[in-house]
Amino acid sequence: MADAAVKEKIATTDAAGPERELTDGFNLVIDALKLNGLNTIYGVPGIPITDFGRMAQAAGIRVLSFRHEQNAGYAASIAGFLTKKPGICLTVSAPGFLNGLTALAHATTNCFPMILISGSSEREIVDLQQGDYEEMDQLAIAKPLCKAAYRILHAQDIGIGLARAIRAAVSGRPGGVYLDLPAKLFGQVIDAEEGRKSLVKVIDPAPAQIPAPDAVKRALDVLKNAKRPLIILGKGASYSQADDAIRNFVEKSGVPFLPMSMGKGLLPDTHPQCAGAARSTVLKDSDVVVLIGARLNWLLSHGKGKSWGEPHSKKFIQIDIEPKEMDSNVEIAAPLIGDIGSCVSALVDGMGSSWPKAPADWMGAVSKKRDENVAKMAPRLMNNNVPMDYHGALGVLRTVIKERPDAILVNEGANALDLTRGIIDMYKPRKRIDVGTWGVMGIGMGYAIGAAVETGKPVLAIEGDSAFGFSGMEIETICRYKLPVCVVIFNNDGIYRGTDVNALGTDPATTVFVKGSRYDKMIEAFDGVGVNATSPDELRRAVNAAMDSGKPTLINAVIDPAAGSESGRIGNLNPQSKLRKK
Ligand code: ADP
Ligand code: TPW
Ligand code: MG
Repeated sequence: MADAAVKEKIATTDAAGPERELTDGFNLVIDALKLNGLNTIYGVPGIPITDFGRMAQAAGIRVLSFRHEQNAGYAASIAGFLTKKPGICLTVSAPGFLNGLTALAHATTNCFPMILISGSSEREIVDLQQGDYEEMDQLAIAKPLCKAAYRILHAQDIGIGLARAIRAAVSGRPGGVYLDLPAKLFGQVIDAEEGRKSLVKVIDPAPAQIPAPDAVKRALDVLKNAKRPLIILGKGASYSQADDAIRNFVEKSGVPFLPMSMGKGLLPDTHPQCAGAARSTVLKDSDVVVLIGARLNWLLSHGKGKSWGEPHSKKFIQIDIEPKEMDSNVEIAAPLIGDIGSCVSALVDGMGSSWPKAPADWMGAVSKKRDENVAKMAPRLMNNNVPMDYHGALGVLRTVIKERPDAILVNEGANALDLTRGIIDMYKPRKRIDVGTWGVMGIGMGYAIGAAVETGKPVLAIEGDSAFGFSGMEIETICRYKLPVCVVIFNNDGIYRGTDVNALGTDPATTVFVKGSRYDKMIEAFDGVGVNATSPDELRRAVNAAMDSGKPTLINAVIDPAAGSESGRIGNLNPQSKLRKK
């Protein structure tokens, strides 16, 4: 039903006299979202939000229906990362809510702004645990897993409630927010004028946070004395959209930079200062490290140990909007608290016009190492082996991205992830999106959909066969909305490798799948294009065709089941027992 028609329907004649226009919870939520520029919803319909979804769609909001809430949630989370506005996920009560909650926790962990809006059951019945339809105390369950959680009980509070949710999601360190909307709220009717007045357009939802001048000076003093400085660019730097300031800082300082996975492309991986291919060298040998929107968590070995060249001491300068991040793992010599745009601009200003570039012998040593490593890799990427190995397949896909730097690369798996990250150069900011801080499997199709919808750009999703399985049903969603998504499944018959055997009994080993599966046939069920590619040449032709046509495509890239290694690059994290040698 169209928005206007709904309003008309609920417009009524006051017994006292003149006609009084009314509105309701359904319309107020829609109006509040639109007022704040939140024009896309990712979700799954059902009681009590089916009509809400219909009405939102009729009111001009793009409502994308998924096959599972977790994937809708991942789409919303990456929408938040890509746009700096909270991505909206909409679910039904209890089970739908729980399905979406994983993605909300993921958004919080990754510092992406997102709002999970769930319908919920009757408060009175839930609180007395009398067994309502899909009964669950959702607010209490959401709270420890997100940045903030709110419930709105009265239609008059919808405006302020959504404003709180928006601010909580995007200000300071971004994160996930839960918004609980009980079924009854949607049907509440109030005076339309009162409703209009109750709406809040959030002014400056993520205010600039300017660093203190003495903190800027301290950071520059540390940097100036460095002999072997290094800049690490994390996904916070990508998120901040301070692309020009970051480029200025890197180039003016002449310091080699190391992009974290989703920091790739902020400056091109082919930039002369990029140290991506000399990672171990720069982590080990640097003496001052500038962290820009990157935490010293497991992905950076907590800033200590062998990979950081200990026992040598190192000084860290850390830029982050979250003060508590400082000294979380090691001492931070120069904490710089503020938003990345403001902090990096302040550093550039403070460097003045005669800032000395990083020592040439250091930059030279880094470039030498990088060039050696790149040269070592090059012939492997050109192999045309059948069955394909990861390198042969990725050599092809690397060129696809080089020729289409605007395309978005989604990536998950173990070997399929680690090798893609190392091999495929990125050229522009926010074009690589992947498993993030948790190394989670299942973001694939949700991210692909979110990225295609938010950016309008073609998407290439490089997926391990296991990784794909976590969200594979959403290829129907991709076909239904005719999104320009090309999914390439690196099919090595299983998790890590397809060669494992069960030591006892007839069941297959725990890490293997049906051998020779044809994932390409799945998409044909939905009228998409399916291709089985057994050689790099076939893969190249199929991917180029998909990227050029924009037709939903799924390519089953047959990879040698013996090509991968256990857990990809992080096999060292598997627990070991002295009792049992692997
Ligand atoms: P990576 O995994 O790429 O190393 P992390 O997710 O560990 O990156 O780190 C991102 C960091 O960026 C978080 O600590 C977060 O607080 C910070 N951050 C996010 N947005 C901003 C911003 N606009 N300004 C400053 N810091 C930010
Ligand atoms: C939600 C554990 C990490 S990587 C992986 C799993 C199951 C799949 C690796 O196989 P794939 O890639 O995708 O075929 P490849 O190329 O090495 O064969 N559940 C969740 N998240 C994680 N990380 C796991 C399980 C895991
Ligand atoms: Mg696999």
